Amino acid sequence: MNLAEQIAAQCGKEIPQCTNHELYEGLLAMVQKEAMTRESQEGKKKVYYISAEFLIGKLLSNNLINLGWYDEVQAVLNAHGKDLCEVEEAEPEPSLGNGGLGRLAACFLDSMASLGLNGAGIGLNYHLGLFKQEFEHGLQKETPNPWIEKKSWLIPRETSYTVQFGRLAVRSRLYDIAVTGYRNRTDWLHLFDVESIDEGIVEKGISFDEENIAKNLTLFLYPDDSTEAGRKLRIYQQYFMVSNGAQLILDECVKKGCNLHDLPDYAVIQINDTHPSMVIPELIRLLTMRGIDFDEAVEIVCKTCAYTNHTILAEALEKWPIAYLKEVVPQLVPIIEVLDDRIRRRFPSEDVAIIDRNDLVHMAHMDIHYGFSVNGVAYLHTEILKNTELKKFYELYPEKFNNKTNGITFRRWLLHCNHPLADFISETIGSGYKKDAHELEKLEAFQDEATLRKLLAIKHQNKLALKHYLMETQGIQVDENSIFDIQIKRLHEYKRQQMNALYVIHKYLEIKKGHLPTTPITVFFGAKAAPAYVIAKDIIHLILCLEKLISEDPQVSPYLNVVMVENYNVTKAEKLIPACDISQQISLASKEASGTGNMKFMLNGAVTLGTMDGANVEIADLVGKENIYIFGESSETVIDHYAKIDYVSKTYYESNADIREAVDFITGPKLMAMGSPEHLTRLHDELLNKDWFMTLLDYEDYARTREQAYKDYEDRLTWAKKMLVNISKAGFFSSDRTIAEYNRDIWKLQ
Ligand code: 26V
Repeated sequence: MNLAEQIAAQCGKEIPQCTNHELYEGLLAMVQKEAMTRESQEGKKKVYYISAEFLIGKLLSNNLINLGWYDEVQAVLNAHGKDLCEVEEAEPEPSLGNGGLGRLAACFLDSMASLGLNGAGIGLNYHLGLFKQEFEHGLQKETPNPWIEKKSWLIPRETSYTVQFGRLAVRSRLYDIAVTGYRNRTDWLHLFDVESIDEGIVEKGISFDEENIAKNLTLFLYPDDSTEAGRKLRIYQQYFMVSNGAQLILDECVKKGCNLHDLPDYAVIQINDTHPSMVIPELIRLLTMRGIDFDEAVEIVCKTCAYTNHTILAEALEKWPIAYLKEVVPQLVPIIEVLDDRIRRRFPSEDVAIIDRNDLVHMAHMDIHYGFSVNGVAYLHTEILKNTELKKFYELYPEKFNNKTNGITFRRWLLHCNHPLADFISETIGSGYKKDAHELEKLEAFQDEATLRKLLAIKHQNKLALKHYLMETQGIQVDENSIFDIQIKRLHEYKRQQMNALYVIHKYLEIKKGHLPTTPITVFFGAKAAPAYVIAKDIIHLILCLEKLISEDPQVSPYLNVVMVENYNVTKAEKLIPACDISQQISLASKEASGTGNMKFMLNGAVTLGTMDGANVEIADLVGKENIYIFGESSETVIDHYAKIDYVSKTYYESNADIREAVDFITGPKLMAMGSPEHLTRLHDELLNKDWFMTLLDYEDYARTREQAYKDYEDRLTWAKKMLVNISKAGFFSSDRTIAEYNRDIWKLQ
């Protein structure tokens, strides 16, 4: 059978008669079948990447690329009057992550499979995902985000375990998703679910009975943690994940001949942030139940577990009250107490204790003491961990600390999302870069005018594609001839979307005064705010008000526009990133552990406007200062301000008229009439009297640097050179490089 016949046979009718959804389901089944045949023999040692989030995105196109089927399928569909891009639209996006941390886990699985490593992901199958964001009256509204259809990528397995929560026992069910390697073997993502889940208990919005564990356990990712019941539910979820994971790991190892004493020869567990940290006491518990002496169990676990830290923000470091653990996972508490006691005997300092004076269990501390590796996710981040945040631990265990600068899979973030650019690169330097990303450096030699013009034409083509997409999906009109200036990431004060918004106000006022930009500017935002994060929602409100104000002002909108993309997700990122000119990476220095969006933009020929934070530092090193726009105070200065508690935002407000004008515009008559005074006043007050993430500290330098970038954009060929250099230096950020380093330094698989 040829491919067209196979598709028709799978769908049960000829291709032209199929709907896009039927074609999606047919191709899904074909891909799944093929992926299973590529499952290779397991090696002795295996890496288990445990993570509460896997933000995998849509899978069809990515799998077709990895299997080497994409071009052929596209050609066959085209020949029958269909289009793969439209088929792709029929696929729902699994919403199994918040942002960078979950997307990183997905990129890592892709690279593990593509490098042929023996690995698996372990996580949870959240039926309703994170939440879907809708805008209503200028505010974010959350609704459930169901993504599991009758036919989906989930393969139900026979595997099922009992997980005990005090007196409540819950039965699990395993679902697997195939992770196809690029021209390589298949690995698996194991997602555990509860058999008794009940979507019917969801009430208005995303609220539900938080105490009915058997029915709610895998409904949502990160239920609201502003209530006690919500916080406990997180502990239920985390324990459910790691208990299932640990049982699966032990079973697999035993099946391969492991006698449990030699577990570290068979398994290495990468703990992705502290959400899976309870795997440490749980493994100790399971090993002792299987006859291993307690001391030896501790030793085995120490040699098996490795921890990755993804943030230095104090409020994000998990500390669970021991009382909660006693209620939810009483069987772990005596183990955690012994682990704490042993540390207290060796190191009396309160700073490195696992259970603190207030009876809070510091999950990261447990990971560091009882794991063999601790890594940060970018050079600067790891340095801050060693020298500031985790200094006391670094002094105890210098040999455990290592850096693994994050990366992204070029399959999704170039080959899939930017076909015109990928083809252009292949034509220019050959397609070797698809297997070895460092080959992108060869591009730097091609700085002739014809090549640069081609690059600019591709950017324009991608802008047009985004324009059509936004028109169709959100009914938004954008000008493809404007500068596309984009900030897309979770909404958090440290990421400083509010600083970007202040600049928009400034520019609006400038245009009102008759100072017009040479090229019009479109400022794109995409961001979800945590449902209980008040100021983050106020910032979204401000952005939505600005979008409306400007679009209704014929004096300004020919020159400046704001577009807030609703329900920002992986699919939307794939459309926005290839169309971007200026990539906004403007976090307060020291606060963004790495960032990975910054890498995706760079790879797609956007130029970064950013602070010396996270992986921006490494981007700047690679491209040189002509090819990036850096502004703002250094991480040392910022850390010093926090230590001395000497930052006063009002000083900056009072000494700079532009800042004053922009900040006060938030509560000026125009926005107050248009938006909600409550939200706007609170935000104004926050900026003026607190501004914990020092927006006003960097504003002046930010505005000046941004103006410079706009000015440089006018010299199109010089700008295109910057784009070219960014693309050519992006090879370092391939997650294949990151994963090879994890394997070389931590996992040590053959
Ligand atoms: C979590 C929370 C939870 C509640 C309060 C506020 C808050 C703020 C930040 C976080 C982040 C948790 C960990 C995380 O997602 N880190 C991200 O990991 C990415 C992959 O390593 C990295 O690129 C991002 O810089 C980092 O923020």
